[in-house]
Formats: sequence, structure tokens, C-alpha cells
Amino acid sequence: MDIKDFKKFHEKVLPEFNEFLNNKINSEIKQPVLRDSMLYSIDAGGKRVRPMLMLAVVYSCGVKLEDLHEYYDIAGAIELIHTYSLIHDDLPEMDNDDYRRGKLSNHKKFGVGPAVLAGDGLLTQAFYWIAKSSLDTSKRMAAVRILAHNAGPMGMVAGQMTDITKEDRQLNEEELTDLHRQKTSDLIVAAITIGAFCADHSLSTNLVEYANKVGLAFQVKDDLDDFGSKEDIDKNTFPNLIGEDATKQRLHGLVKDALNAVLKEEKFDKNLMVSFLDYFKD
Ligand code: GRG
Repeated sequence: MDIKDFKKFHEKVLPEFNEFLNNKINSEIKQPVLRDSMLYSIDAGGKRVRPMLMLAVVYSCGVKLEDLHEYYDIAGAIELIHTYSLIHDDLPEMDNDDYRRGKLSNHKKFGVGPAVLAGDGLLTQAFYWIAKSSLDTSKRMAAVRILAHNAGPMGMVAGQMTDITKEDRQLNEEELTDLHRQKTSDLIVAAITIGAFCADHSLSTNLVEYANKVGLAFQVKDDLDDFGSKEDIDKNTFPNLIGEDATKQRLHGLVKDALNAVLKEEKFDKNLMVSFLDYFKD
């Protein structure tokens, strides 16, 4: 394996992957407002953490850089689902955000109706992309099953429902951990585990443990990054519940657990997964 650093891997793969996403939506979606609103959020500068993690797992399992494009449909599907979730999360009846990634949120740019439909379009198209991927049927089925399980009403959608219905009361630590796990971690876990399935890696408990710890760490870091902001007050977050220092310790613990888990991995090049953990450094 030539690339051992996640940042380098990300820099290398991202331009081609971004072009793939843009071209595919542009060519497939004929309704002009729908196409523009879907593309607006897809091209809004997201970091692509989830698809890059999936592709990094595929690469770590020995797939060559020049063959990674065969996995773009499935990595793309994961990003479509992530993007839909952010569009819907920003809606007035959800988190009510006017801005996302420093740009107007989708409903502020196109209106609430088009934003709902852009989200619906991204969610549905994700499964079309997986179905049409050139990978083996068993891999496509695994991707559909894991994504639907983790992003749907058994995962992310359930977390979002808890979030919007429990907004008025402070969740305890266990409830908050469950919420974070569903709302944020489940899609990240899906990205990592789908990567392993697609690359013929027999999914190990170590990689699942790594994925779970990374997924939770992602939300805990987000809680810390937003701590003290105007929008953050009264929200169910770890710093609001247990304080900033204890939350930093929790993040540190999750990253350490993720590292220990992946270091036990045997049939797998660990370098990219280990270096991804730099994401959580201050
Ligand atoms: C509407 C069903 C439904 C679900 C929404 C993802 C989500 C559930 C809500 C977002 C709330 C939020 C901001 C959580 C923090 C963690 C998170 C998902 C941050 C955004 O992910 P990044 O940093 O985003 O990967 P970019 O902009 O890089 O794509």
C-alpha cells in the first residue's frame, strides 16, 4: 500500500470523487429545480468524511488506487444520504438553520418545498446508485441492508426523532449516548463496514469496535466544537451535560479505544485507519 496517511489519501481521491458526484447527478436528474437544489448541497463543500472512510477501508483491504472508482457508486450513495440528512436537519421544523457550511441552507436558497424534495431525491437516488453499481450482487445487497438499517428508522432517522421530540428536556448520559449513536455514529459505522464488505474483508469485531468508537467520537468532537455558541445553549450535548473538560476526556478515551481496536486488526493494513484518528486532534 503506497498511501499511509489519511489526509494524503483524501487529497488524492477527493477531486475525482467530487467530479464523479457532480457529473452523475447532472446527467441523471432532468427536472431542473430538483437537479439544481440537489447539486447545490452536494457541491457545498462538505468534507466527504464518510465516503472517504469507506474508500480508505477498501484501499486498506488491498484494492489498488486505480480500481477505487469501481466503488464510487456506493461511496457516493453514502454521501447522498448524508447530504439529504443535513438538508432536512436544517429545515425550519427541525434544527432551523439558515446557513450550512457558510452558505445559505438549501431551504433558504430554494424554499422549503424544494428542499424537502431535494432531500427525498438524494435519499432515493442513493439506493438507485447502489443497485446499478457494477459490484457483485452480494456486495450491493450488503450495502443496501447496512445503509437502510443504519440511516433509516432503525438508526439515523430514529435518532433525529428522539432529538426533535426530547428537545425540551435534558437527556441523561445513557440517553444522550444512544441519541448520538443513532443520529451521527450509525452512518459512519455504515461507511466503514460497507467498505469492508465491498472489499471482501471478513468483518472483524475489531473493525466494528473501531467504527463505533470513531462514530461516537465524531459527534462528541462536534459537540465540543460548537460548545459556547449561541445556538448550542440548552441543546442536548455532552459539554452541556457533563462539562467541557469531562467531554474532552471522553473524546480522548473514544479515540484511544478506536486505536486499540484497529491495532488488533490482522488481515488489514492499519495505517490509514490509524492516521484518520488525527481528525480528532485539537
Ligand atoms: C434529518 C433524518 C435526518 C437526520 C439528520 C445528521 C443529522 C441527522 C443531523 C445533523 C446534526 C449535526 C450537525 C450533527 C453533528 C455531526 C454531523 C453529522 C456533522 C456534519 O457532518 P460533517 O462534519 O459535515 O461530516 P460536512 O459539512 O463536512 O459534510
